[in-house]
Amino acid sequence: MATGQLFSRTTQALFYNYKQLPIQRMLDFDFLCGRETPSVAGVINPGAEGFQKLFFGQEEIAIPVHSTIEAACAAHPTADVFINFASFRSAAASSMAALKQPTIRVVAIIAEGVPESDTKQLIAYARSNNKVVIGPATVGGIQAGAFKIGDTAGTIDNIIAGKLYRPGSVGFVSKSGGMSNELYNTIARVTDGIYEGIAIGGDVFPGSTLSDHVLRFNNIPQVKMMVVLGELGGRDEYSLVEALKQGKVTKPVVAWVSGTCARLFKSEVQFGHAVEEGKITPVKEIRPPQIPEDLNTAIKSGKVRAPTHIISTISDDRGEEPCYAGVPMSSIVEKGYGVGDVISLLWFKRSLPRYCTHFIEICIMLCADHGPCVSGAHNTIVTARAGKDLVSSLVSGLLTIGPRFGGAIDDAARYFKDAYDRGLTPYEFVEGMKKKGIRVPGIGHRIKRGDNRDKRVELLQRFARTHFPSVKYMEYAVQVETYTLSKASNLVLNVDGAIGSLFLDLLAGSGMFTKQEIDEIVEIGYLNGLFVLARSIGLIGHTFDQKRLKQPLYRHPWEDVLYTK
Ligand code: Q5B
Repeated sequence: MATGQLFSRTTQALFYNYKQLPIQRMLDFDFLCGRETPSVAGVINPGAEGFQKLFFGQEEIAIPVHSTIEAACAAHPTADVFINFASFRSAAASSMAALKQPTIRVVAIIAEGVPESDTKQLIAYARSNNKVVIGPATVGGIQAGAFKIGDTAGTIDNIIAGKLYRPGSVGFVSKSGGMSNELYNTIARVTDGIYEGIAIGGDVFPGSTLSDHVLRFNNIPQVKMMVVLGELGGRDEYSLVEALKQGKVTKPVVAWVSGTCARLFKSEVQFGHAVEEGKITPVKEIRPPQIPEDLNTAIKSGKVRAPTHIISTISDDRGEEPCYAGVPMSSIVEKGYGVGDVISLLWFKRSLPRYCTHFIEICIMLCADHGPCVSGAHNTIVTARAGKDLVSSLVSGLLTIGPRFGGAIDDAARYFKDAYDRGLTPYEFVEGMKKKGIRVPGIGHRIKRGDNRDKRVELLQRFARTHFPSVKYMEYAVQVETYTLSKASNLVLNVDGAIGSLFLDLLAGSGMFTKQEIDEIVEIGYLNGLFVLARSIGLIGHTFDQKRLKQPLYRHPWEDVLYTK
């Protein structure tokens, strides 16, 4: 392996498997070092594509995500380090695929437990193709002030304490990743700091060895001495001794093979000779910029408070089970609640008496559909026949709901309430509306007549007369209808007008709403929601019907159009 530098301040990596924390730690390190470009060029997340948002200092950046190693290498030809966060099951295959990419020079394998036979194949391929493997079972490595692999060197505090944000003169190589964090700190206290540190990984067959890296450090002019942290039981430590004996290593090496030896020294260990001898130019100490703390961490530690951006009062999904207006899902099921109860919780934020929720359910059932010829169903049918999907077909029908079709319930409630509360006679109300040029909402129908009343209206009225404590608004609407029918037979009280006036009775008669709340409900306009919700059922049905019948593209016949100038 022994060439020289593995990394620089412009080295970029491809990160295999999306792991937010280690990538963010790499970017935080970049910012600390004053790098201009992020050290992660792209992420490979098998099967996924797009972008991942991460922080580069205070700025948010979007890092491209690729679904294959080949695509990532093609998109980022200058990224020559492959950081493999795959599990032990797939690490060997993905590492081999990366090594085979001409753009990849260094592969770091983090996983523990990669089969030894697989690792041996990786090592053989890497050596014969002049590539470097760090790991498996490693935390990675770092070039101080330049580039860091994943979680190497631990937290930002550790990195600052170990002065890893700027280069020193020590080349360090260790078997243990955990102990290397300790050593970065120790080395920073007694020398001018780390130039490069590598944890080769704890496996019996590491991709690159202690002596591989020592020999490489020997070729890097900025490295003035090497520190080696071996482990008892290893073989590589002996090959390092051999290299020293053969004179292949010319720079000073301090090696420690586990255990402790501090008590054998008379004074504290100091690595200061090289500075005194003028071999090392003292490093100019710099103050690294502060990494902004993540909001969640800062909130947890009570350091900051942040304003929320959304207020919600109707539901909460944070606990063991979701709640609608404070009522847990289990109660909704166990107490046999129906759709009317769910609507009363989510729209009105309270449990209404059964006759009210039953009335809501009747409204939903009666308005669910009114045949294929009404505006909404027609639009839905045409859209479905144009090959569009369920949601498109549904919304194209829903979009026709408005002041003329189905969406007159709120206005009917507004105008009937105002007229009744002000004590207007039906004559004064209707003629007053006429003078203003406004059609009475809730009155009139395209096919219903005085002698062909809308059955739905009759059913709603019958239910309310039986169950509601008062139906004063509905009776007023009926008087208005009597007057409008005297003008024209199509001016019946329609389903919108019946629901609008009866909901006023529900709100006023149930004793569950203050006057202010009723005014607000009428003013905001909750009641068209009943028609929208109900008719969605029918519109969905029409969509399925057309698809089931395999109906072709709809084209309106010429004969049905009056072409004129
Ligand atoms: N005239 C519904 O009109 C319709 C008048 C009126 C005073 C009125 C019309 C209207 C108010 C809105 C409303 C909900 C457009 C209807 C629904 C759901 C549905 C639908 C379904 C379902 C029908 C003829 C003459 C003219 C007009 C006068 C009409 N309405 N005067 N107040 N409200 N109503 N919408 O039949 O003198 O000749 O000029 O806007 O409540 O949508 O089944 O189809 O479940 O799907 O087209 O039930 O009433 O009548 O426009 O030819 O008018 O009556 O001024 O007088 P038409 P037009 P003049 S329920």
